[in-house]
Amino acid sequence: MPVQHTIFGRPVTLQMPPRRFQLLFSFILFLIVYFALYGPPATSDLPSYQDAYEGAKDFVKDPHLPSLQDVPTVPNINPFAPSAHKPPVQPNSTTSSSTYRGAVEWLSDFKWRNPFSSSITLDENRAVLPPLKERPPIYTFYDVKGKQDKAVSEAENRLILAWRRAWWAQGFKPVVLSRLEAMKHPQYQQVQRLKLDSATEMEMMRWLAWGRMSGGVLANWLALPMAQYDNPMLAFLRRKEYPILSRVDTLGHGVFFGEDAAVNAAIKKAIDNPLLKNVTANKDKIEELGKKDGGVMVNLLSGDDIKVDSKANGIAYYSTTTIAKNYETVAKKLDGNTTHVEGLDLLAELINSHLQLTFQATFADGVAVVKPLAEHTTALMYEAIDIARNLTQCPTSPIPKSCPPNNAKCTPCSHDKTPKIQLLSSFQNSSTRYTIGTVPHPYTFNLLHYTRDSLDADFLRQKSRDVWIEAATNDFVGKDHSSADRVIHFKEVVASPVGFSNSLWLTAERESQHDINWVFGFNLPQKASYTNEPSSPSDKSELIIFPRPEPPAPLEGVSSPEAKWIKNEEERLQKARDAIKSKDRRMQEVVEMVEKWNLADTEAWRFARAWSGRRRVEREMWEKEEGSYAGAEKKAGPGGAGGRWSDRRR
Ligand SMILES: *[C@@H]1O[C@H](CO)[C@@H](O)[C@H](O)[C@H]1NC(C)=O
Ligand SMILES: *[C@@H]1O[C@H](CO)[C@@H](O)[C@H](O)[C@H]1NC(C)=O
Ligand SMILES: *[C@@H]1O[C@H](CO)[C@@H](O)[C@H](O)[C@H]1NC(C)=O
Ligand SMILES: *[C@@H]1O[C@H](CO)[C@@H](O)[C@H](O)[C@H]1NC(C)=O
Ligand SMILES: CC(=O)N[C@H]1CO[C@H](CO)[C@@H](O)[C@@H]1O
Repeated sequence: MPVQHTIFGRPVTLQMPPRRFQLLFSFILFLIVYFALYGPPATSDLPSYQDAYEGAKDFVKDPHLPSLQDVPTVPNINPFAPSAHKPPVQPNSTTSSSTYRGAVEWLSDFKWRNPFSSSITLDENRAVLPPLKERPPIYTFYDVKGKQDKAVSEAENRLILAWRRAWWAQGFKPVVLSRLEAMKHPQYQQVQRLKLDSATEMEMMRWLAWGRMSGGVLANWLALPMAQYDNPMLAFLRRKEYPILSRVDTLGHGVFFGEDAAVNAAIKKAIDNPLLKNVTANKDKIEELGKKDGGVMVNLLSGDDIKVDSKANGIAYYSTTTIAKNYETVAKKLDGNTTHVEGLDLLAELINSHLQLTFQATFADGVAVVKPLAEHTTALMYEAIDIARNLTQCPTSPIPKSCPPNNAKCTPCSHDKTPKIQLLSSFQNSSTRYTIGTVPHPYTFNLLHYTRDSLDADFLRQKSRDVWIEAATNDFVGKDHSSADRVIHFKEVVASPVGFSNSLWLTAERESQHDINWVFGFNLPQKASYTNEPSSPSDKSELIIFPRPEPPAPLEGVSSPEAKWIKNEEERLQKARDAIKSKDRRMQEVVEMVEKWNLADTEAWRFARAWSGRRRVEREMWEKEEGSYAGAEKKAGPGGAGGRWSDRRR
């Protein structure tokens, strides 16, 4: 044991007073004898993470503990605490910030439910986030035979982008495969020699490409998730365990899932089918198989090779038959030989509208915007209310009365009965309402709340701490709780699996939200009807746009301020934004003092900021990786980047 030089991480020198040294020595002796007799403690005797967490929870909940005011801010005051070193910085755990003096930094760790991140990261600026959830891959196959018009390719890329975005929002890693993957499959040459017709060959290539990727989910790029986040089918696919090679009933060959070995065994078996021994002779029979339910691969196999999952309802597949049957306007354009591109774009709009409709059906009670201490925070809520209004607006669509293919009994959105938007003075837990909140830096919030243009120590000392988190969590946590307890609950709301699919937390200092479409999985409407009735963006357009919902009514008992006061708020908000990103030493000291005075508010802000920072980085890295494949943002043409299709002129 290297105890001669360090005890509990503290250096021990020989100049130590003799009595302490003796004491220490006998303690070491005791340890040696103890371990000699009983051995080192087994891991099973040590408290598990769960035990430790339960313990910590009680600690935090205990109302008799000193309030935050009394707790020193220095982490690890206990000299025997084990973590004397900062945990190593994880790769890609930082993103630059244009709104604050420090970068956005985080540590992904199971201990994220700790009230204060700095007690784990030993770094004031680094927030502890829950471990990043692994995204199971979902594959699609996209291949263009021969030359294709650029406009068609771009329109198809926009559809694939929509496919990627919808699956990304549901927690998957969407991967677009091509013939290049299929060519690396050991059976590729064999399939080439068969001289199959193009439809059969395409389906074979799709399977070969999938077979190269060690199993998983294979979906057509017109098969999109349209259900709430915890839909059993989607939850099952997210678990990444597919013991039996299966397809989904009613989706034809739209979706398959299975493990590596099963996929490749199926490929082998299909190739060995007697019909393929002489393709020329059996041409008609093979084509016939392709028309049967499930597609040619399924029908080259025997009935029980691929299980049919009949309970799945979370995926909408826009197959040619479905489009022809249910969405005639779009089908006509797709079939016309000069309107094909327009048809593809209308299909993209239709799919986008169904995704938004699904969102609105999931959150039947509408959208809530949390506005704590509402008297002086109107300017703080602009972004949240903007998003809430667009979310509840009826989706732009070529066929507004249509339903998604997987939910024929939906209630189409109607402009005189749009989902509700309401303000709440405090967060309330609900699974049928989507919540949008804005988390201000305490400096920002204090300026606005106390209608001041600057802050100083004397002023702060007369005011209570952590006013924002207290107000924001009152309805949810209850009155008698410490700020530390509130922070934990707040973190749960932001980042727990239930929480993050039900709510979005913006930071007040960030003015634009670039990845919002990837959070929801669809584009928010960017255009609204100028009148109170639905209309069309132009004479030629087949699209219908709807009026924009009104902003929410003011909170009860809070009068809406006059325009000039709101103008003051806007100016103050700008002052605060400037202050907290200031490089000026004196300004930074003031901001730091405000942070120290409001530890819980600061922690909530850091957490929300790191949470969205990590989300952004995760997606940007993914986009970079996928940049050269079909469906990447940059391949979707001018209408694709930023995903604002509605703005495209036709
Ligand atoms: C395949 O069938 C055709 C027509 O039935 C026949 O002429 C040809 O010889 C067959 N080829 C093989 C390799 O058996
Ligand atoms: C489109 O249809 C017109 C007649 O309807 C025909 O003359 C033209 O060749 C077609 N174009 C293509 C690319 O098929
Ligand atoms: C919030 O509500 C959901 C279900 O509606 C529930 O599972 C969850 O535990 C609740 N969260 C809290 C912190 O009460
Ligand atoms: C909401 O829609 C309006 C137009 O109605 C648009 O100007 C604004 O940028 C949209 N906001 C978001 C966040 O999509
Ligand atoms: C975008 C980015 O920063 N990516 C980096 C993530 O981390 C890996 C490993 O450290 C780097 O190789 C990437 O460049």
